[in-house]
Amino acid sequence: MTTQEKLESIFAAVVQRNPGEAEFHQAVREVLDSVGPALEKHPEYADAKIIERICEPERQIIFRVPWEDDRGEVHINRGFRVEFNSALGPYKGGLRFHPSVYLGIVKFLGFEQLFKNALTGMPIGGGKGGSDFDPRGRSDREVMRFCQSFMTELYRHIGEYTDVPAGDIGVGAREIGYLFGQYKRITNRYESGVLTGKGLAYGGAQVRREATGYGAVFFAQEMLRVTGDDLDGKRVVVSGSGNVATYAIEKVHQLGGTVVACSDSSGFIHDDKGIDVEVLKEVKQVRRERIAAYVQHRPHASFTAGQSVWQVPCHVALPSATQNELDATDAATLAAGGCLLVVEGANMPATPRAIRVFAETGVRFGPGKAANAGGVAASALEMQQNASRDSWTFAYSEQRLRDIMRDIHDRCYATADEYGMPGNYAAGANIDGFRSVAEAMLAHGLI
Ligand code: NDP
Ligand code: 2IT
Repeated sequence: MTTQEKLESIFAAVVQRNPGEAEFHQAVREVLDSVGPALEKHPEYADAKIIERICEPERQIIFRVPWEDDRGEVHINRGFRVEFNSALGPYKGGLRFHPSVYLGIVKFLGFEQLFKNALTGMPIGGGKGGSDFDPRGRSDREVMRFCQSFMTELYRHIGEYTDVPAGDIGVGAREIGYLFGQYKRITNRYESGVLTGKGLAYGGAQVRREATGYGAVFFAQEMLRVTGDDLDGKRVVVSGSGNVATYAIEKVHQLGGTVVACSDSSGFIHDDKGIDVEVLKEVKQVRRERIAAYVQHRPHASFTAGQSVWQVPCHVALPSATQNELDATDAATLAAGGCLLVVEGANMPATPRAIRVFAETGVRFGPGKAANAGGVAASALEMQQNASRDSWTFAYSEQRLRDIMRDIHDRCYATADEYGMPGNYAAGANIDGFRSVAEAMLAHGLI
């Protein structure tokens, strides 16, 4: 069997063993499509069935989460934690609370996470979790009761040396606070390193909140640097208006670019003078309103309901909302509008066909595994500070993040070169992450 045939048969087995999990299949396909050359160079990986083992999570936990709303009505949600791979460290990855969450989403995210975490060069394995709970429109008390019920089951599976969850869509500082409080209460342990993304009042780290968005922009800056370019004067479009999007916008502005549009699931806002980040934070973080409310504060800006933000022309696009939010049509529109660079703040936001369109039209592409790794890297720095009972300044933490993002960029770039695919950051990220995990798995024997 050729390497390609072997990979096809592994993929067919993954699809057959994990029926109906389209996002997981998509994430596996994308990695298998690029690791062929690494397998040819390292036949020992195939002999030890490293890929087959990587595609099978070490442990998958599914649990019932009952809770009561403010009117006394009982609700039942489903909770997940998929502990994908611990070759490089304790399972590490976020929790997503969104009605679309099911096992296939958690597995795609966990699978991506293990390569991403390997790319950071830090001692963290891969995992992901979440629930189909919809926090939107729920009171603080309802969210608290949900988080308490969720942790009442999850606590037995996690720990600072075992599995360290953090935030993702629908899980921010508020939810992490309630989750931590319940973990502490049940275990009677002040185990700071069991969760990351904590508030600064109780063991959180500077720059964790900003890290994913800032990190994606640092990655874009590095990609521009290798062609002698920078962000100064660039028009930028960001999708989403949550944690990743907000801090990506903030950093683009600090570096001289202008973000002219961002979105949520209801539509997008266009502000040609540049999105006012303080207004955005007030609308989305403080008041938890829909993005349309932004134009009440900035009357020259416009809101467009139900349409793609990618119709707004830009030099740099930062998809930072959710998976498969940028399709082939959007990619062609971006290319026609003069887009130079697409850097993924979200996990798997560009569809496989969109990525093909970027390659055909010369739009350079920074994959999420590399570009959004700043969030989890800052989580690993939070774990480091918790373990040493220390806390670093904002400036020092941001410098660490900047260095890590440059290092990830350089690894992807160099690995793509090494394997004869110059400029293919996606292949570079997949091969580099895969090699690190494979080497550790080989060393640990057949487990
Ligand atoms: P938030 O919950 O803070 O924000 C999510 C944003 O995306 C909101 O604007 C939301 O709009 C929009 N969105 C979510 N789901 C959909 C959907 N199905 N269709 C359209 N829009 C949607 O999440 P984050 O900013 O934390 O996460 C954004 C992305 O970044 C995700 O892909 C996440 O996995 C990834 N990521 C996050 C990291 C982190 O540290 N938080 C780290 C690395 C990656 P609405 O409110 O209308 O739903
Ligand atoms: O997708 C991601 O990398 C995250 N949601 C952050 C994970 C983490 O553990 O900080």
